[in-house]
Amino acid sequence: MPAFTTDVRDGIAVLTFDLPGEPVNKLTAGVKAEFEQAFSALLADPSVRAVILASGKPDTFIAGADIEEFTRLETPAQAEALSRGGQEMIARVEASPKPVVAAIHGACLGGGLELALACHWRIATDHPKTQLGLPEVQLGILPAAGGSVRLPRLIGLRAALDIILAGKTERAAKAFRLGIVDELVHPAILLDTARRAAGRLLRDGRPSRPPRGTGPAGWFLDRTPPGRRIVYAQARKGVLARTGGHYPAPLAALEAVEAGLEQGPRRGFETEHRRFGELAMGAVSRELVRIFFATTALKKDDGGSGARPLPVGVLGVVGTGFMGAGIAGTAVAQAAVEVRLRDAALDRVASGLKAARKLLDGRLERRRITRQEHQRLVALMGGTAGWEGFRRADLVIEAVFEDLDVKRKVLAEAEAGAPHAIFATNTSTIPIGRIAEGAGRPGRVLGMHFFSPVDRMPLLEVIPHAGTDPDAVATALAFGRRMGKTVIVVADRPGFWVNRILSPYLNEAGHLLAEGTPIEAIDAAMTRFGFPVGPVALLDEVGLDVGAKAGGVMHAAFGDRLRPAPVLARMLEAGRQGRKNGKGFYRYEGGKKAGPDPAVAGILGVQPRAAISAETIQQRLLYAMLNEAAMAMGEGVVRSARDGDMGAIFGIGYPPFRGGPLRTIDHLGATRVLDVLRGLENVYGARFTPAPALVEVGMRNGRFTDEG
Ligand code: T1G
Repeated sequence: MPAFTTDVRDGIAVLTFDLPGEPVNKLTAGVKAEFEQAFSALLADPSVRAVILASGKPDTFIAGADIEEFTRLETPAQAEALSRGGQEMIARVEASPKPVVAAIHGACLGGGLELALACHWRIATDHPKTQLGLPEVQLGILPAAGGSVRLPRLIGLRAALDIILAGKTERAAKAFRLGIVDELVHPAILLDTARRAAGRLLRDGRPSRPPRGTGPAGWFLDRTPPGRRIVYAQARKGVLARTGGHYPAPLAALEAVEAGLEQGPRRGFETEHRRFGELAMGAVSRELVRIFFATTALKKDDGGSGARPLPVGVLGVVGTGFMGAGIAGTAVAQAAVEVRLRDAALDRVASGLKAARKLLDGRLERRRITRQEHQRLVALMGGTAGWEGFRRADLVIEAVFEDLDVKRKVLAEAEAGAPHAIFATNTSTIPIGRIAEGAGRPGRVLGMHFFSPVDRMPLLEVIPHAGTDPDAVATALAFGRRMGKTVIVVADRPGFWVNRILSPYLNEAGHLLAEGTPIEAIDAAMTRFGFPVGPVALLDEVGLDVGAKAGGVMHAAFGDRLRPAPVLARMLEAGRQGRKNGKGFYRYEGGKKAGPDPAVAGILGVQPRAAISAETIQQRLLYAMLNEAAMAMGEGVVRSARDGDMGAIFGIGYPPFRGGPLRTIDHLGATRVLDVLRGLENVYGARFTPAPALVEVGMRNGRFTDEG
């Protein structure tokens, strides 16, 4: 079955791309050969006067180059040749003497957008599935089929860098505003509009597009060499600040953009394929591509339930505080589901609805949704201090006070008020099985542990207890994905996965503080390692009271190994709760973090000592986490190393370029990790005793994750 079919009418050929047996169109070596053959035939056919490039897939125009293909390459030269081949194929489209119109519906990403950029006119459908972007840097590579050269020339330097350096994708309406596409239409008239555009191009010739970068500042910064030099320097500084130098791809993309604009397209293309050759073979790209395929696989994972999910048409949320409102707002915004919010007092319901609506208002302000969509979504939310409307609920999520009796009481009331619903608890520390004890329908009870803030943190832990029904697990997984979450199924063990591996890491930071290590030395060491924030700043964000409570649960469950250092108790005695009450390890001025608080040393009763080396801080904190991850893996807390690594990356921002804690153990080598742990155990005692699972892997010189 060919990937391309042609339909010629009135001299206009519609070349339809529909890769057989694949859910998306992607550019492989075979597709490239077939495209060039089909396109050359159309150029040679005297009856064809113009070409329209369209897709036969329901939701994808072209999803870019085949990611699997370039991961199979073995040398930089091979990767460079792949990129150059793509550039040459696309250059032939741009040089075509016959007009070529791109009719875009669905995902138009990476090489797919690069191909569209070489067409002479671009039309996109105004449909949620129509997304356009150059996500390459998220895979550790750069746009290397002409995108780094063509996009800045089309929409201006700053707008192009905003997309390329972050690997962003834009909705069609935004792409239209930016000038990436020339027309925005309803899907039903996409091809007719493309035919009319082809006719116009034949009649009037190639369009001249208004230069971008309007206004004096825009003109100077986008369209003059001195102005662009300022932009390049600012962009480089911004990339280094964001990536800490751990991610080479954005810098390579910037180099290609600069070469293309300042030295001409040929130099730009050369830079693209040279840097692609280097990056595609690099360790960072390897890890980021693994994460892409792991998250894609997780989208289809049934969590071991073997069951089909039940539909969720109405969601009930009990508890309208920060988490409850966040869950409600995110569910409406992402899943467009009807939500009933409940709390004991109407004023709390009102404030919860207000907070949930604020999420939608923010999307409207950022033009992520239209005014009509905003009104429709707001109308989906309702509240009550009783149980009205909950009889229709298919899923109820509770986010009430973190207390076993309170949660059991809410569960009992919910079983009466929402008799058909699955009941999910957002607890972060209480075993699900304990909450389900005494429930009328324990099989419908499970955990859905969201992370704060719910609208921004990508991970969701789904925690079945021993008696949870398989279809309840499948339903929670599916609904979490509708909320846009990366979901992992985790065993009902104290701390589940993320808090389990985080606990010894934060404890070790507490021990360092108790030894007088400066706050900024600890946090700087871990951000340099690649974490988004340091552990001390994280404690302030989470809340010292929450941290102390979770630490207490972990200490009760795992004994002295996880005994918290006394620092949190001392800070709480001094009335410090972290960001939430404006006083923590850091000072806060006007709601902004304003540096470590010098008063903390006095509160902790320590003399600040000369900072120990960043390497020592990193080693103690990291190995505490690696050891706990191996231990939890050995206990079956997660079903695979993939789930554990994704949970760490999407739950606590574990540095993606390192692949996750289990992946890090494999990179370091289990035997080496064991040696270091034994050394730390000699100095600091049982909290560094190697996990049995790690000893087992080390003894056979094995790995937790597969090679590659
Ligand atoms: N290569 C290989 N496989 C891909 C793919 C790709 N580009 N895109 C999707 N798939 C597979 C995916 O693994 C899954 O496989 C199936 O398609 C359905 O995907 C030269 C070099 C397009 C928005 O980064 O963002 O171009 O699990 O479940 O939720 O400069 O897939 O079914 O076997 O995600 O509807 C740049 C990546 C490449 C886009 C669809 N392109 N893909 O989402 O379906 S680099 C990307 C996506 C590049 C050039 C460079 C999403 C999607 P399986 P899915 P979806």
